[in-house]
Amino acid sequence: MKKSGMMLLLALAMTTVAACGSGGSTGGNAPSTGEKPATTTETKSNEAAADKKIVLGFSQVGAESGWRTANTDSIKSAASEAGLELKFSDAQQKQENQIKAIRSFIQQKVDVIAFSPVVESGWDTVLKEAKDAGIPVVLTDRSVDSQDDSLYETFIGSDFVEEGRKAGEWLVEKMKDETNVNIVELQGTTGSAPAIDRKTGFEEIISKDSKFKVVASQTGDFTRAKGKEVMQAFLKAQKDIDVLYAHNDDMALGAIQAIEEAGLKPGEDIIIISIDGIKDAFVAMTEGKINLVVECNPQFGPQLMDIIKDVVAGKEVPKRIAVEEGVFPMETAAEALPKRTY
Ligand code: GYE
Repeated sequence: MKKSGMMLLLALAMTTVAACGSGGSTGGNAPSTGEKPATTTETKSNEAAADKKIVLGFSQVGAESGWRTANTDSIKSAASEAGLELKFSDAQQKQENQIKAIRSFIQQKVDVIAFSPVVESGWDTVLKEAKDAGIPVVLTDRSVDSQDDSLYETFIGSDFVEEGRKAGEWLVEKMKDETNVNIVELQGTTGSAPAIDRKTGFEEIISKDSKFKVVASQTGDFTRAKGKEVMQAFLKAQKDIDVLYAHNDDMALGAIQAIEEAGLKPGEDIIIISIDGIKDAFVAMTEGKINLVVECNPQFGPQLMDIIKDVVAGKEVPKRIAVEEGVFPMETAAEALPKRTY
């Protein structure tokens, strides 16, 4: 992918795999239920939707990272621009809050439900409830492990296994002259698709050479605070850490603080790889503190609104829509930084 070790793309491409159709239900309204996950309604008029605006219930994971904030902004502004009525709910990284929000959307008879599942498992019951109510569901960003893929219309999001592979491939090249490489891993939220897949993809590559050893691996819940805390523990317990692989930028940025406080140089004493590509990570790269960022693009709001319109209109949509992403080694950061939009 990036053998040259130099700059790469950031194209946004769509990959279609299979197709599936769906019909929407009739629109509802009724404001939020007052349940834990706060729901706000955002309205914007548009010519075509003068008498019947599509009502979208969206359950977001939370506000745990820079990536998530950018994703929320993209969805809110795209919904507004597309003339949809958005009922937005923040689950604060808790599955139970998402399930409550989805049930509330069903009660309110929204036209379509979209959500980014905080974890992969445990969705069949509530997805079945939506299906029985005739409300189509679109998965965004993270997928579910349900066997029955008729429970949702489509999944739009990144290929997290591929992101893990890209991180591993860069490291293999970077460490080609080393004989022993001790890696610590900061995992994302336990049970979430990106944590599972980014681990899998990375391991798939580094396991081909036994010189790579993951000496510690723990969740940092995708946040800076946890990333710092867990890195502090790693530094205490491990004498010789060569590499930090963080499943997102925020955890890497938290870990950098811990590394500096321990009197070590991030990016030199410990090679750092992270995923997402938020601006702060590019700044850290220009300062020599992060060595590689694998891009994960959160700005698929406009694409999502197009899909939602098609789903509600009963048109065929691809079952899987992937977002294609780039890889940025440290040397490319200064040039790329001004162009970063999240
Ligand atoms: O990498 C992380 C966020 O699901 C792709 O969630 C998303 C991940 C992203 O908290 O920063």
